[in-house]
Amino acid sequence: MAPASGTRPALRERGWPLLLAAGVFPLLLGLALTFLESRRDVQRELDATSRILLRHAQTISDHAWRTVNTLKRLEHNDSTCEDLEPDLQRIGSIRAYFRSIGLTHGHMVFCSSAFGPMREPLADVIQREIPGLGRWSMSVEGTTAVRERPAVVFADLYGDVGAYTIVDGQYLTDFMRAIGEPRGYYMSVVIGDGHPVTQGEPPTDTHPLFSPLSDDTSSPQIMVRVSAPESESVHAWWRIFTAFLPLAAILSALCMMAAAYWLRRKMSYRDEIRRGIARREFSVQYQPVYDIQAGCCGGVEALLRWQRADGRWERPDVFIAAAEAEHMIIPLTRHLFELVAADMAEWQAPRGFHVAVNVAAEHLQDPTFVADVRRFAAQIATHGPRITLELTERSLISDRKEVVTALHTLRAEGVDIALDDFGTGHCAMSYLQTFPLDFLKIDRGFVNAIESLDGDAPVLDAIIALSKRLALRTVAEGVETAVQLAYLKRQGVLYVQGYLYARPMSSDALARWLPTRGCEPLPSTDQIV
Ligand code: G
Ligand code: G
Ligand code: MN
Repeated sequence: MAPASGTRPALRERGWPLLLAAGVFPLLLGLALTFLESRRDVQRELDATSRILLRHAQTISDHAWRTVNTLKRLEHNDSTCEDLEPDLQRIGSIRAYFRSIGLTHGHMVFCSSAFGPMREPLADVIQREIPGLGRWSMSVEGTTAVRERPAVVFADLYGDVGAYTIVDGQYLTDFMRAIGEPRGYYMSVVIGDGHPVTQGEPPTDTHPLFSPLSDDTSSPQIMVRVSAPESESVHAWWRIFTAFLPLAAILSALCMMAAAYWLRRKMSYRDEIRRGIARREFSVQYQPVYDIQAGCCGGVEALLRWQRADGRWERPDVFIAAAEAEHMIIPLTRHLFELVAADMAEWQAPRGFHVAVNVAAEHLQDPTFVADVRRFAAQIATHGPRITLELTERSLISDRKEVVTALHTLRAEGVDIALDDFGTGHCAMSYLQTFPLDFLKIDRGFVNAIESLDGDAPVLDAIIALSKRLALRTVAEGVETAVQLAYLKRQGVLYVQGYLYARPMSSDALARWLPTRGCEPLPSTDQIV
């Protein structure tokens, strides 16, 4: 691997897309949210406007009906139009809104405030069929007197007496213009079964995003509809979006800062490992492996430890995984080789002693791997131990051909290969055929399954049988009890590693432990069985 580059180039290579996304994300989110909010905003305005319009139409209608009632109270049973005309004109002119008011016999108008005595069907006056006798109201396109302007008719017609009022549509259209024109609203009011009284241009539906919005409100006799053109939606959205923009900018900045912080932390873990190496914060613990046949320590597994400058111990599974993820595992393993070589110089290993080191996938696939192991082997050669490379099934997955070649090369030079954590990875079986192996390390999960000497551990038994068939030597990991040891021994397992025999220890402790305790007999189950 090329020496890891500094933080800044890495940030430039990999960080920018993330920073950009973090900056753009709040803006996009803002666009979407303000769009939705603007639609709601326009809808609220429409709703309020249509209510106001309905209320206004209702007020006019109430007023017209009151006038109809007043007219009906005029004594006109036996009076002529000449008698009633002054009253009619007075009422028609002092009360607001009316184009004309009149009196009927049935559906025949016989007296009108506009034309005096007459004899014409009400239908002719309002230029359309009437719903009949009784009480009704209706918006109409025009009347005989004023054809070009809409009007609203309120009528109460009975057998011989009746009255009607005609309200000029202008009162409605003026009001609609006043409340709707600034926003370009299209509004319509329909009364009874009548002709719509409208104001403004009906909106067209051409915009891909902003379809026109409208709101309908009604009371039993009056139906009001207000529609907003798409331009209104666009304006509302722009207004809300520009109001939100400063906040969006702040959010963008915060997101970018968070992303940059995260990137820097991520980058800095590489730096921390690099600094940890430089400051010699890493050390190695050695866990002895018991050779059952010899009754002595047959070797050790080197386990890396990291104690920070502040005294805190970093968890090995955590920093190993991080080092693998951050492409720092190769420099870290080279450092491990140096530490082990330095430790080895301090004490004398017995002949044939094994030193096992864990090797990660990335290192195994790296072109420098063979050279790194050779250098390590050369450094410890004078002290005698054999090197065992512990590979996990995971590390064997890719680049098979190169890996197989490298392993064959090293094996020919006297390095042993162990398959670590056997049984926990994926596709384990095929690796047994593909790769050159010497040891199989049975994962402690299977050893845990041993509960008594006569108990059943079928998977464990099968693994042991399999490794015998393949002529592999087995190492059982995580052996914690005498029962487990007795069981494994009976099954022909050659090596055990675990707390029963020894915990991982420092190089100094190991140097003292080996000559005194290395060949101590292990607790036997003879007493138990
Ligand atoms: O004893 P310990 O808790 O360190 O083991 C945790 C895990 O870390 C084990 O799976 C062990 O294989 C792994 N480990 C310990 N030291 C090293 C090392 O130097 N290199 C690699 N790749 N893994 C190690
Ligand atoms: O995965 P690998 O075998 O490389 O890692 C060995 C790990 O197992 C180390 O973390 C070591 O501390 C731990 N270990 C060693 N012996 C025992 C044991 O008897 N019981 C348990 N629970 N863990 C053990
Ligand atoms: Mn291991």
